[in-house]
Amino acid sequence: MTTLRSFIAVEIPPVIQQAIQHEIEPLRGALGPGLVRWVACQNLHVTLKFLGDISSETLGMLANMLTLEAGRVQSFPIRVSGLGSFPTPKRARVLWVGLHAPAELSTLQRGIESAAAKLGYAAEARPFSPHLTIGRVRQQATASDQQSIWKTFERSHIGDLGNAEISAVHLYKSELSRGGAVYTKLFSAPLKTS
Ligand code: 2AM
Repeated sequence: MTTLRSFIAVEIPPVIQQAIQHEIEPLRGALGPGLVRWVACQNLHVTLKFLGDISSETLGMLANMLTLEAGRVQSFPIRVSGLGSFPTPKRARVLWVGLHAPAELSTLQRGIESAAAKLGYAAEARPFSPHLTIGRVRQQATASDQQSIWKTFERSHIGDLGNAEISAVHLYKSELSRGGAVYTKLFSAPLKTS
């Protein structure tokens, strides 16, 4: 049986990915690659549901689920701005750029989460908090590293990086390698447009 590490996400147009890349350049320079694993520009996305390792035999079922859930929600605009970290600013693990969207995004995520649970996928314990992960703090970060991340964040400001219309949701395959993650779209489902 072939298994695929996979997740469901919203895609960000290249022009916004590049704007993010450009804006966070000073941050990347200040913190460096030793402390943070930075996400490649083309990999910036908004995860709606992480599925983990799935059997390739379940792809058809997941595609049907995605088509059904996407078809219930009207396409919607997003705005990208702001900077933050999870779980807390003083103990950062995930560094992110903010995503602002109307209720349709949460409706879409809730629908997918609940349909995935019915198909047997583990429920997400954390509340949905839409974001674009720009980097992950390395495990070995010390208290002083955390302080320098926090101070650098305090000094940084990420303004409006653009708007986009979201009209589809995608199932991705994720392949992890030493050179970084490679994400490949396996299936796309359109949102409602009328
Ligand atoms: P995040 O960037 O919002 O944290 C692809 O790996 C995506 O799935 C990541 O961008 C990450 O979303 C999410 N992800 C990866 N591993 C995960 C896990 N163990 N639990 C939940 N989400 C995960």
